[in-house]
Amino acid sequence: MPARFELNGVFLSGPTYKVGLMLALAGEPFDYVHVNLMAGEHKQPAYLARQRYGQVPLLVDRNNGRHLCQSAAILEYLADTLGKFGGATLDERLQAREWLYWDFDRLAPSIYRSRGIRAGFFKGGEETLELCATNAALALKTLDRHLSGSNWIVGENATIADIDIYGVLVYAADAAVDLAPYADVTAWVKRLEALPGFRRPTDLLPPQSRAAA
Ligand SMILES: N[C@@H](CCC(=O)N[C@@H](CS)C(=O)NCC(=O)O)C(=O)O
Repeated sequence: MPARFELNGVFLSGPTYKVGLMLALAGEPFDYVHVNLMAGEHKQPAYLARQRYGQVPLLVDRNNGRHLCQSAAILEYLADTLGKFGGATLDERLQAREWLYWDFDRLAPSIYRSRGIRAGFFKGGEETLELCATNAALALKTLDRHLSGSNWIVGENATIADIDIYGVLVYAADAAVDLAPYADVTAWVKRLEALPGFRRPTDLLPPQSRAAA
């Protein structure tokens, strides 16, 4: 029987990993469909009809036929529908949402861009790399300060805020960003990696389509 969830993505994609990690931590098996970005599959009408932005990830919930786009919105959907990692109270849910927006504004652009330039996926010179490094350092200072004395970003347990932000920082080394100076961030990284079901990107997302185990 097919799994409830079908994750369409690319194994090198941070946003795809965020969704895969959420499913893994929630104990939800998923069928994985590789989208061939190199061949432009994501810009073809058949794919655009399912993912209006022409991007990965795309999550299909086969229980109700929903097609979900935008990794942060997908994390919120999964937290709601699975009743996991959403935060214990309305205030925690609101704070988790704040951190998702913060990530997409302050952290993810610098790490993902720098990683993409270094891997040859995007064009960019020294000036851009320096700006990315400066912005990443500023964002990491904010996160480190926030995590001082707290195990998790919001409340007493892991939430989608942790999953979302980890899904960026897991690529820090690829962006030449050293997390070592941020002691509270590095302790939090270890805590997240110790959660049951945790998988690193290379263990979670294969380079080709794969049915759920
Ligand atoms: N804000 C989106 C970003 C998704 C995104 O940037 N996906 C990239 C791969 S990592 C993509 O599909 N790139 C191809 C394109 O934008 O044409 C999300 O979080 O889902």
